[in-house]
Amino acid sequence: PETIYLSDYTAFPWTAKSVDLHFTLDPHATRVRSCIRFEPNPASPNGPESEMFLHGEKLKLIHAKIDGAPVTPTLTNEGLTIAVPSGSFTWEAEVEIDPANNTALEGLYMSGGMYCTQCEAEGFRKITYYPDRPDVMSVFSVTIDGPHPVLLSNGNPVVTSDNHAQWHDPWPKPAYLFALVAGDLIAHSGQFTTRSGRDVTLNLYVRPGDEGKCAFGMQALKDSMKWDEDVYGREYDLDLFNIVAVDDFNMGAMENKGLNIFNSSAVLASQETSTDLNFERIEAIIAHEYFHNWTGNRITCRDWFQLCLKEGLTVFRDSQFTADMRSEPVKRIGDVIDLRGRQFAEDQGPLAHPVRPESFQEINNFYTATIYEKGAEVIRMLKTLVGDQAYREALDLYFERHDGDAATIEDWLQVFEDTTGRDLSQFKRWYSQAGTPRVAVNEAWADGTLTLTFTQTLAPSATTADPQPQVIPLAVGLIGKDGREVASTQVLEMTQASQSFAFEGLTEAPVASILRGFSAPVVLDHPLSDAQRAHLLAHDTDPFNRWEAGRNLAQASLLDMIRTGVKPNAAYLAGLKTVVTDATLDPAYRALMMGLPSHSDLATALHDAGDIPDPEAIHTAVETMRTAQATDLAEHLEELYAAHQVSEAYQPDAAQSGARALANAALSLLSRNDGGALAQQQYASADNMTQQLSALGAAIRAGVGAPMLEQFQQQWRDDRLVMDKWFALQVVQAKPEDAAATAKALTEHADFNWKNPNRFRAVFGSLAMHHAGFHHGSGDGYRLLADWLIKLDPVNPQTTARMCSAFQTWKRYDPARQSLILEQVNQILTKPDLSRDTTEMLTRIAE
Ligand code: HT7
Ligand code: ZN
Repeated sequence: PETIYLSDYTAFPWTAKSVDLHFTLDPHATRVRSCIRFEPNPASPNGPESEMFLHGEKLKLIHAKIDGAPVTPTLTNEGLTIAVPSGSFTWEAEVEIDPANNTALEGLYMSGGMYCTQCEAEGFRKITYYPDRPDVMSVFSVTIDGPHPVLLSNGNPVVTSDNHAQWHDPWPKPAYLFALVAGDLIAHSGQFTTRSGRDVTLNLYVRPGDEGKCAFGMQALKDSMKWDEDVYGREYDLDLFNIVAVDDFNMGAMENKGLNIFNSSAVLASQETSTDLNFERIEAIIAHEYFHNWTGNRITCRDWFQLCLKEGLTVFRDSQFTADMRSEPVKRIGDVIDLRGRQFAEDQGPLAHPVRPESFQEINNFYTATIYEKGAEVIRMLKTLVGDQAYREALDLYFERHDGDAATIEDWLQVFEDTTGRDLSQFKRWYSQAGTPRVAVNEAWADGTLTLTFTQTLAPSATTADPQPQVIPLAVGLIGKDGREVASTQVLEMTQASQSFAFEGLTEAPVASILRGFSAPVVLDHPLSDAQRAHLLAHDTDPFNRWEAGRNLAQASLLDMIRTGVKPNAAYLAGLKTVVTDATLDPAYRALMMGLPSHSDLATALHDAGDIPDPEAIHTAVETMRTAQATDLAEHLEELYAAHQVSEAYQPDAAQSGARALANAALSLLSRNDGGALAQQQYASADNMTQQLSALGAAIRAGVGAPMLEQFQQQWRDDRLVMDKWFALQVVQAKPEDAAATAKALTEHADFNWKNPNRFRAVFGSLAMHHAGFHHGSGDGYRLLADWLIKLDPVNPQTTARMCSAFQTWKRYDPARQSLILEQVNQILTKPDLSRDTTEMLTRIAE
């Protein structure tokens, strides 16, 4: 496959002044007529050209015309080339497509009898011939004919009736934001008045039967619209905002202008069928897609190398929103757990790439944790460095200067330079250097002065051969021996490879609390004693670092247990008890405190320290630690459980969710002591999915879950989203030696619809996440996943390629596991006609 380079960027030689599309829907023979007015692009470096290339894939060309005269283009699998006049001209074409057989879920496809589209990144070329690149922005008018009551596209409606609709979107947009939906759908409607008085109709379209799962999503949308006005001054710009829920969808959701399309799992919610975590995720995704209206749609990306321009910024904005709606520290801790689990793992392995990559083969493979989550961390650092007010000024300038543009990271940084006068050339390395920097801390204490010396290192990688020092904001505070803060948070700006900062006038040596709030996405090597960590766990005034101290103690103890079989660290267990029973602390925060590093995080830590992780030993150590927690906290668990039962009507808000999280963390430990009796009780009386699923998980772990699993299936067999949970839970809770066999048995279940990405991920995403099960020495996990990826690839390359990342950590395991994994990777790679997506992923992984 061809490699595309950022350095090769050139502007498209024409601009598309207007685009008229006419769809005549038919499952196997949809006709798409297009009429596009092209004008020479003055910004094109080569001046007018005599031939035009338009992308197009899997299209049957019926006819084409230029300025009304029939033409015969040269066709390839990637598109067409046609001779064109030297000035402006009108291109017309009619093509036929087959949505019912479009299983890749890109372009126009069918899901449960409805038509829908997914055009980011390069799906529009499967709908019609077009310059399918984000810097070609145009005004779209769309006509849809088809035997359906609901016919939707972007923008505002011009004509809507059964079987016929016309839409006009006044805002110029790239083709990746085009959307069309048609079907027998029900609208859950709402209304929002913008701060300047524009009345906006809001609709959430769902399949009949799902009407009862819309209210929460609608409220989340209104909250997002209000928040973006209040915090960023951004107002909505159409008369209508539609969201559609679709069952077959490759990712979470898509921000098409005025017509967001959502994976039904990312929008449908009810107390009976959704957990508190589902509600929180739905709120965040609705916000994320809505926020794209400004950061992504009004200002889009010049090319796909700039993807973090919209994704990093929008993730950062949605994390601010969730922090405001719920709890800031709880959100931050959750985000950092996620970043370490997914992004740090990516950075450490063969798929490492900069936040702004410089080359790719298949752009779909770059919707990664690095672009999204590290991209958001980079913006968070920028805000920390310039301060809140300057950040807001820079953003105001960004929106003013670039509204309607297809912009770049240079444009983004320039607004910060212009508003603050800072030189951001060194900061820009965050966008170009792959890998996670490590920051080592050395402390020297003399004469009332604490000197902290930081040394940053970044390991060379395939894309960053000669790494240079980065700008690292280090938020630091000092905690005295009596537990009081002796120096409040200061942001130290590290710019050199090694740099010292002195804190003078201290009466005694304090404990330094470094990287408060996780002020930079780095690995901190701060050699503290167990006693110092316990001191921070008890007293740190920074909630993130207080949690971090507990996590570090737990991790250090687990690593010792894995290496030498010692018992769990008593200082950790004692510190945990104090925090967990401290009723002045937020229950959600205490629930997080009870968590442990994931198996995969421990494997990473072992690998970092030069050890070869043994998945079985990790599993055993974690189980031992959990049992130790259950024993150590035994006298408090029942009280914790009882004190956090919610008696009010169910609400998925932060307060109730936090109480349930703590009660269920207690239940999980209690079940180790009572054989699952309380879990059985909770299951029987649960009136919401959080309680039902937590109880089921605890009961399975206690060995008494089988009848409940059966009951669960009977209760929920008609609800596809809940059945995804049923599939996933069995794999997640399987013993390591049974995980692959459990997954295999589930693939034989009548409801295992492997072409549905949610169902496929429920089984195989869970298997890949089950560290000890997937990496079981038998190699059964690797073989099963590989066999199914081979089957899925011709049907849905995008989902197949994403799941290949399960193999990305192969180099850290022992030689036997390495060769078992490589055997499977190579087996997939040798399949004829393997997709470009999967080929690129596995080739990079195996390199
Ligand atoms: N901008 C979107 C990214 C995306 C996507 C979404 C659904 C299916 C396929 C997709 N390919 C790329 C989603 C977002 O970040 O908001
Ligand atoms: Zn996004």
